Amino acid sequence: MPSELIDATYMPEAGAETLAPPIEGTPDLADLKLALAIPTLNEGENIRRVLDRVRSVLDLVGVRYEILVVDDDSRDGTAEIVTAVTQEDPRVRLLVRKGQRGLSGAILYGWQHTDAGILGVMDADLQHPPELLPELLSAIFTGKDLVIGSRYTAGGGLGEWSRVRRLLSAAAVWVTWPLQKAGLRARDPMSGFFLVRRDCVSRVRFQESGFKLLLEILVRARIRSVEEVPFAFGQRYRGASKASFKVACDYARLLVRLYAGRLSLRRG
Ligand SMILES: Nc1nc2c(ncn2[C@@H]2O[C@H](COP(=O)(O)OP(=O)(O)OP(=O)(O)O)[C@@H](O)[C@H]2O)c(=O)[nH]1
Ligand SMILES: [Mg+2]
Repeated sequence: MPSELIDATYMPEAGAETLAPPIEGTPDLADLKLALAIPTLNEGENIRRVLDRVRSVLDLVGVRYEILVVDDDSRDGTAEIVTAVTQEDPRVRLLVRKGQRGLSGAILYGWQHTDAGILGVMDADLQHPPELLPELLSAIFTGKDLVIGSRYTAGGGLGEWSRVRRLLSAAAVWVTWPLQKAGLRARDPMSGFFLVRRDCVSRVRFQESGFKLLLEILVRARIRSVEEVPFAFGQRYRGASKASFKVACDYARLLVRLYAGRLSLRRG
């Protein structure tokens, strides 16, 4: 089901900041707050370590931020671990979805529950190095709409993937090329590690199921500039991968929808 990012759905919790006014004109970029969504599905062995590393990196940058752990009702104690961290640090927030699944939907859910001007996402299994965040932020602060932690730009890498997984990934990227906007094409449109300005994605409807929100943002959001920052995709620290046959099917459905949208634009 498509999900719309509507600013009005943000409900401040008791004691939290009040809703900021909508961003108009060119805001002072350095004043923007970052909301980093970390989606989790049974990441109990990783989440504490991820949160510690992200917080120490962002504390050094000095940016205003909040971390939104969006958990789909994990059964391995993930939520309990995050709850303990939220009590130490109110900038860490836990959002639990019951009876729902889907990485893109979880990210959108997190973004719907914040008033931050910079929206971001990273995985909970340490395959995305938190130490890249300052470079990603600095691209936004210097005026980019979207910045991607990229495995496919010079200096990036896929780590220890098998030859088959590399080939499938290259094919999955290749089929996005005609969909992406000329002049704004990303080499790694499948990355799960990126930051985007809120005003570029608000009020756009996105597919909730599936893993590839970035591709939909590249195709359908109001993006005027993109930067890719290389990084080497690490090894999952602990726990099991959630990539599955269903994820591949969701990706195929997304491609069909995006190609159909492209065709109807041409005809109309
Ligand atoms: N909330 C939520 N998070 C999810 C869901 N599926 C995956 N995730 C999280 O999304 C992130 C990426 O999932 P991974 O299983 O690491 O997928 P991947 O990195 O493509 O696959 P590996 O390389 O095998 O790890 C992790 O933080 C997961 O916990 C979901 O349905 N709901
Ligand atoms: Mg992973």
